[in-house]
Amino acid sequence: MPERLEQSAAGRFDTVLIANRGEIAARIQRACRELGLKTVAICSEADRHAPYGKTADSFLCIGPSTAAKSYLNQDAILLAARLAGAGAVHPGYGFLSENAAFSDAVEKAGLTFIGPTASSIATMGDKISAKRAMIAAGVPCVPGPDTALPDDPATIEHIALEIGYPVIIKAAGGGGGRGMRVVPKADVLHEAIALTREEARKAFGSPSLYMEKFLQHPRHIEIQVICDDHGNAVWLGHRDCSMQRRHQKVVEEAPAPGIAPDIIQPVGLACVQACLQIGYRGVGTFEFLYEDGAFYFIEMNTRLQVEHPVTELTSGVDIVQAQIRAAQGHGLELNQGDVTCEGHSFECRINAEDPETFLPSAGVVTHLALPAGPGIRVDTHIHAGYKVSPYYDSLIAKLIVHAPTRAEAMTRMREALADTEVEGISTNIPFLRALFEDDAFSRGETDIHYLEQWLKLRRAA
Ligand code: MV4
Repeated sequence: MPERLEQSAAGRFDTVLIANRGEIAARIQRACRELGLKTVAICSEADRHAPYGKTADSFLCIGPSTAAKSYLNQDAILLAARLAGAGAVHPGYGFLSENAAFSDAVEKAGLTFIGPTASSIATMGDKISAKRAMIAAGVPCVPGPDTALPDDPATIEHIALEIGYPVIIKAAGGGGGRGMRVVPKADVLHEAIALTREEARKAFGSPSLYMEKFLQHPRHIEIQVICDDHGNAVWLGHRDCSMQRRHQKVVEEAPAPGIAPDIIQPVGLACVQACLQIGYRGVGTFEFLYEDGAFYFIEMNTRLQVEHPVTELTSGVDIVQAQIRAAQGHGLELNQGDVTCEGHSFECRINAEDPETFLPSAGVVTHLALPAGPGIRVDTHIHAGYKVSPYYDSLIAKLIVHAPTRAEAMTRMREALADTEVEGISTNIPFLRALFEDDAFSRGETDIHYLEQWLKLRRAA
């Protein structure tokens, strides 16, 4: 028993429960092993045959296939952690990764949550308090108040006029594209607010809204940070994630093309300043819209992100290892001066979905060929014979390349995609191959609307 208490002490652990599934469960398990940590894998009934279950030190089935009864079941996860003797919980992305109550429950159970404190998660989860924290730290934000919209119609109209139309109404509890509405002009303002408020009340349990200038053709640029518990924080460069469809990213790259170091530098330093001011711990991402040469903060993600590999390849930092080490209470092993950005990296998300309709495609992978060679990385949990379940996100693999220049990285990705074969289920590979032949994308001249416009044109043709 005294040994258990010793192990459970926050910041000191030798066994990590990975509270996730799929490629990221495999990725986190590898990082733990490399750090000499033991791992506990969990699964739902649908994931009993997951390959990372076989390579973990313990493997527990925690519930039925429905995520609500397994990967989102906090009590089941904490029970599994206790049974397997885990001293820490890694939430991965999605599921409970940005749930402040879960971070709190893990810590209250005497375990370490591999992520920020419940208070940091809650501050960033409320998009208004996040914006206020950013303004206080000197991070550039989208024009608009850092307070909730009042009820008085005249005051609301005044705020919109001051910002200038078009404006966008967003739910404080939203994020990632949920709970927002564009208002082109004054005559539909109140109607838009009423509709968004009702949606927000239902979806997020809070009617709180805020208003911003609506930027019409921005790019989505994000900045990766890593912080320790000793007052050190660094930014690891930037990514462009503009290639998205319905708020699902499809291709990401690092660095963002065409952004001069001297214009992004002050933004990166402001992000670091914000981390220090809020006492942030672990990894995080600052999301910006970039339009006409200026950056505007929109949201902070308090988790490890799907697209972290492109930053790993350009910075040379193992972000998952660094995140775990920070949670162990170690000081960062690098200073800002040690951080470099070398070459260019792309990531393609390979989804089990119909390439035309985008509907999820479940079933058995009957044949699988993955690319390999210099500058090629594949993060996946699938193999020939693997059964893709209809219950979860359709991401089955991430294809990541790295090369000295953007043009060479594009060529490398084209070749890697040509060498990738998945049979038995439908995937978006044909669509990714076509995208990497596109001229505007090749020139790095795309914004957040580009992919959906490209798809519309392709369907019409
Ligand atoms: C915006 C915007 C334009 N102006 N905010 C969508 C996801 C969420 N993170 C914020 N989003 C947006 N906020 C202002 N003031 C346009 C979007 C947006 C978007 C942003 C990033 C990536 C893809 C997007 C697709 C549609 C709209």
